[in-house]
Amino acid sequence: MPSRSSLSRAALRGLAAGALSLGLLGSAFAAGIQVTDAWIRWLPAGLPAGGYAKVTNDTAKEVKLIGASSPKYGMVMLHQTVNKNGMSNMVHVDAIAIAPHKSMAFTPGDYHIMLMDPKPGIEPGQKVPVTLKFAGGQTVTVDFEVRKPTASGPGEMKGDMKGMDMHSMPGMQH
Ligand SMILES: [Cu+2]
Repeated sequence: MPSRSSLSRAALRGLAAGALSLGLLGSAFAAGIQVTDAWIRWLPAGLPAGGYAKVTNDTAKEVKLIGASSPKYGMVMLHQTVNKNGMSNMVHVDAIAIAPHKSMAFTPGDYHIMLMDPKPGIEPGQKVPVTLKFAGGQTVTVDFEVRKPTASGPGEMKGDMKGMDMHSMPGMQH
């Protein structure tokens, strides 16, 4: 029977090997996270825009989304719109965990990527890169399609709501 110390040395070797393979697999791990249907609801006059996308964890481990950034926006945060006593508010979210082989969606009125302090020249029709950051240091960068304030989703067909009631304009709502 091995002594206590040889057991712990073996355990340490195992941990070291595990850490090494995790490091080597870093890019493959990131590739296992899919970001699709990525779009931004642009607002005029330098107003903060909402970023929306579906994030799928195709890995065998939970992943934790901890932030985002974009070269086109001065500040980017993860937000969630919450309704309390009939009032809609946005709260900052530190992290969003996604279970193995599950996905989560950033959608208007729920989780969204708050894109603040836009650089000049961003307009509907463009594509803007946004990098999603995950716990452990992985990042995934995807082009987000910039859409009009009346858009409700990515792509022309489902996006533009014709004759939208001005009372339901998104305005500052994300
Ligand atoms: Cu927000």
